Amino acid sequence: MKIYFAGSIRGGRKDVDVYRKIIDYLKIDNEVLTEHIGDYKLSVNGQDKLDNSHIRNRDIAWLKESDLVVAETSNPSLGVGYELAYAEKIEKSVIILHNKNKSQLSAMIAGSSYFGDINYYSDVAEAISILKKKLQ
Ligand code: 6K6
Repeated sequence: MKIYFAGSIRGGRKDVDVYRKIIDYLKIDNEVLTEHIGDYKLSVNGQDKLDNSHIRNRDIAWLKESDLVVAETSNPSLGVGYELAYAEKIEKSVIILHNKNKSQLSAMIAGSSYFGDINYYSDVAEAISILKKKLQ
């Protein structure tokens, strides 16, 4: 299965370690199209040289190509919100993972009846065990 993993970049990189662990788990049995989200070297400042429209168009093409979107939403990110809205619009399957100790999930996501698979977790091991049950 092709998975589009969404996680914060310019919204802040403090959860990159969580993204990396989730992506490593997903990669065992799937292709993760957006593996770079879990790359420690991908910093908020380091991306200024890249063309924004290229990034946006490439990512939307990957999102359309994917079988499933897995979004980690604990660190608020405009890009992740945009991707979730886009996934809703094209009726892509979505699993949301949100660490309840870190932030409150936006009402625009939590309040959308489209997102029926929102999972609140406390640590990365729990997030992975949630995915394990859903993807087996
Ligand atoms: C290229 C190579 C490494 O980093 C880059 C430049 N930036 C982005 N590359 C890929 N996807 C991006 C980039 N910036 C945002 N996104 C997409 O939006 C990702 O798929 C994330 O899920 C989401 C993050 O949005 P922000 O608003 O936190 O940046």
